[in-house]
Amino acid sequence: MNILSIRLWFNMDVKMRCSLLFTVFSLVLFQKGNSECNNICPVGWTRFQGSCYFVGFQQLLSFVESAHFCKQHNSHLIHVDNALENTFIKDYLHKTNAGRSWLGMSDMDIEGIWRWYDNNEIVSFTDWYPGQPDKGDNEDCATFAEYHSDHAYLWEDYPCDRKHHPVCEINVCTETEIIG
Ligand SMILES: [Ca+2]
Ligand SMILES: [Ca+2]
Repeated sequence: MNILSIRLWFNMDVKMRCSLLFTVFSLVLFQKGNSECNNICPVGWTRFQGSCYFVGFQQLLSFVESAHFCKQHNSHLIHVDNALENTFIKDYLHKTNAGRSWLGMSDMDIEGIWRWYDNNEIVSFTDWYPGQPDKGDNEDCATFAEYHSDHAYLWEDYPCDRKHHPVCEINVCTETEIIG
């Protein structure tokens, strides 16, 4: 608040001060009420619950390059929180015939300890293809395996330097807002 606005405030009568306070208060309430997941996704992104998703169909990138690609688009490689989100994205990859695509998790720091790349959280929900992860130190990143036979975009650990499509996610609402 600068000196001019302080002066203006003291020059107002009580009625004006009250109505100004009321306006500011209503605006804050209005914004809070509208924060419930009404944020719009960027053009070309697909909305599901509290996030927007983008698959880089044109891009074939390594895991780190994919993470960088998402970052450049103000997002992160997908962090799959639960079965609902997983089903959504697998359906989307299948419908769009995306092919093998990167998930935002790796065990490159400690073998066998999978962490999400966006916030370093230990992975709890998983959807590994039977027998995966299977290659230890040689496969420290994870992909949705393309649809062939019965793979159906289940997860596979895979070498991080292979080139696949990035699946980016932007969280547009907090979890409490989704539940509420
Ligand atoms: Ca997510
Ligand atoms: Ca594997």
